[in-house]
Amino acid sequence: MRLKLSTFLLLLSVCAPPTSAQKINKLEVAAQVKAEFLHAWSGYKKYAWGHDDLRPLTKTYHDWYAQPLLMTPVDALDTMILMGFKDEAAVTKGYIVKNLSFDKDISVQNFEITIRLLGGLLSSYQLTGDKRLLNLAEDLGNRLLPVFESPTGLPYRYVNLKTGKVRGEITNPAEAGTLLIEFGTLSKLTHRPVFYDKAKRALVEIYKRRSAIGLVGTWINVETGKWTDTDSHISGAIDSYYEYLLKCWLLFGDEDCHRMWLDSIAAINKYLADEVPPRHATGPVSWRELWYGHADMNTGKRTATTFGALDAFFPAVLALSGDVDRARWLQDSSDDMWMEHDIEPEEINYRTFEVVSAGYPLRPEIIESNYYLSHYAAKKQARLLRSRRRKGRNIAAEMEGARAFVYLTRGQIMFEGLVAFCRTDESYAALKSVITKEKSDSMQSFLFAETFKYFYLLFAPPTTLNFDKVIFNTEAHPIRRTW
Ligand code: DMJ
Repeated sequence: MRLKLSTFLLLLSVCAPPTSAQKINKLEVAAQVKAEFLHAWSGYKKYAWGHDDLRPLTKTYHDWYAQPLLMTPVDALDTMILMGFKDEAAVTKGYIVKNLSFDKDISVQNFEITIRLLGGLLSSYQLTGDKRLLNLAEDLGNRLLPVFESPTGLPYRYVNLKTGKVRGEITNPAEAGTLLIEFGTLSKLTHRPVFYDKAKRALVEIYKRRSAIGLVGTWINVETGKWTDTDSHISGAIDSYYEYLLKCWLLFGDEDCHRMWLDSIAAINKYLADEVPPRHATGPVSWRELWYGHADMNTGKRTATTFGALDAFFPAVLALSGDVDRARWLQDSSDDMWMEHDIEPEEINYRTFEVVSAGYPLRPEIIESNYYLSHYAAKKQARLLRSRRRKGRNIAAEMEGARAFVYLTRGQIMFEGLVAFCRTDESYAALKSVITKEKSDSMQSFLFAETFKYFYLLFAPPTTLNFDKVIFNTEAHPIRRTW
């Protein structure tokens, strides 16, 4: 049987603890991440300043709507602050407060605007104390509120920022249930409960419509409250609904969210988790790989054995919930998915390892999970070292140190892959195919908000951000409980 890369790295580092030559120079890699962030950012500034995104191949810009909403600058600002780019951050913040206005006659997608702009403004407000950012967030929050005026309280997908006209009655759990960190934080900071109440109700309304076996589907009608697609999974369109159940309990101490999370994770682990024999096994082996596939929400019957870049957020959520063992088990599978093509496909069939969807739009989730797992391993190692009374080798602490080293090593390999395949002469570009490595003319703002941020935090000194004192929204904007 071929040894899995993860197992090999772990064995290697435990049997032979990293020598100074093998050790990763974290500060050096963190500096490289910063340099690559600036490289990508310079391209945006040169060709797309004042617009939403850069089109990196044609060197022009892309706006999501008829008028720009500064997606990239708002999404990127807190990463710049964390990386210590003081001047760049000051210029960007100055531009945002001077030029960003939501008084626009455009119909916007509530979910994307909430996680990128509302989340970005709130996080940067907390990091800088600049009240103008909070004012912008409150103005945006007010303009988004009409989405909740449906017969069920589930939000419409689109709202006109000027007129409040809504549309899009078919939504999904992720779009309906990934609003409470941002709206709830806005409530706490403005002392206006309306934002918390509306977003919480939306989350509860999805949960209330779970099936008898505790699963939710993919698409739902906000006017009738009926599911229009009963496929259940942890992938795009459902993913961050689960993430917010857990995180809203942790951020706000909301016990309803805690209960909903506990119910949900039990059903997810029962019906969606899939333990499969390792694909390289040549004979019978007892060891299994862990994946999460698709199942019908009513019957629990398996409908697909696909897993992808979006599902790769789940180890981070499992680890945050306290289930670090399961998180590590799943992360081994995710990381293998990346290593197979030296960069991550959007979706594979985990039974055959065939690529089902070949693009790589610069997604962050897998790096996010490596960051969480490296944090928890280092934390456990420190605890084990502190609690040690006997003399001699502390094997348990060494094991955790070795694990942290594995996640750092994989993170470094992934960073090298990102640079090797996605860097362009003046910025970064998504890939059309991880097989051919052909680039596409797109650079989404989450490259700055999430991908570079998680790479940086993985290697930066832990003092850069106190992991245990923040909750990241689904766009990686850290929120502190200041209330
Ligand atoms: C981001 O906008 C968010 O992380 C969202 O939850 C999922 N998709 C992208 C990144 O892949």
